[in-house]
Amino acid sequence: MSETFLMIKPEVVSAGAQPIGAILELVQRSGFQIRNLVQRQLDRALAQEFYAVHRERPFFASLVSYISSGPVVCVHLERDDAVRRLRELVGATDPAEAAAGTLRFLYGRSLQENAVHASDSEDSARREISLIFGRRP
Ligand code: 3AN
Repeated sequence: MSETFLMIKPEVVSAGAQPIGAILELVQRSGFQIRNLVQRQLDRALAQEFYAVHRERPFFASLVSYISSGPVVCVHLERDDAVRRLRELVGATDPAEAAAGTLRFLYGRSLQENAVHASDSEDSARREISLIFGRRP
C-alpha cells in the first residue's frame, strides 16, 4: 500500500456538499481508501509553504491567494501505486486538456481553478500529508 494526498480546492468546496461527495465517491470507487480527511482554510503562510516549489513561478502570488481564499477539503488516501493512480484520476493540469471522465474534466474551470490538487511524487505526498495532518507517531 502507498499513500497520496488530494485537496479539493476552494471553488469546488464553496459550491457545497454535492460536488465534494461526488469527488469522494469517485475516488473511493477507484480503489482508494480514505485514511484521514479534514475541511479547513489554509492561512497564507501555510499556503506559501504548501506551494513552496512554485515560489519562483509567475503565478505563485495568485495561486497562494486563491488557495487560501476559502476552505479546502484535504484527504489522505491509500492504495497500491497511489500517487500515479490518483494523478490519472485527476487528469491534466489544464481542465481544457484533461481526458474525459477525469476530475479536472468534470469539475475544473481554468488552469488555476482546476478543482483538485494531487501529489506529484511519494516525497511530495509525505510532505503534504504531514503539513496538513501533522506527523504521525
Ligand atoms: P499539477 O497541479 O497538475 O501538479 P502544477 O504543479 O504545474 O500542476 O501547478 C500547481 C498549481 O498551480 C495548479 N494546480 C494550478 O492551480 C496552478 N497553475 C499551474 N500553472 C498555472 C498557470 N499557468 N497559471 C495559473 N495557475 C497555474
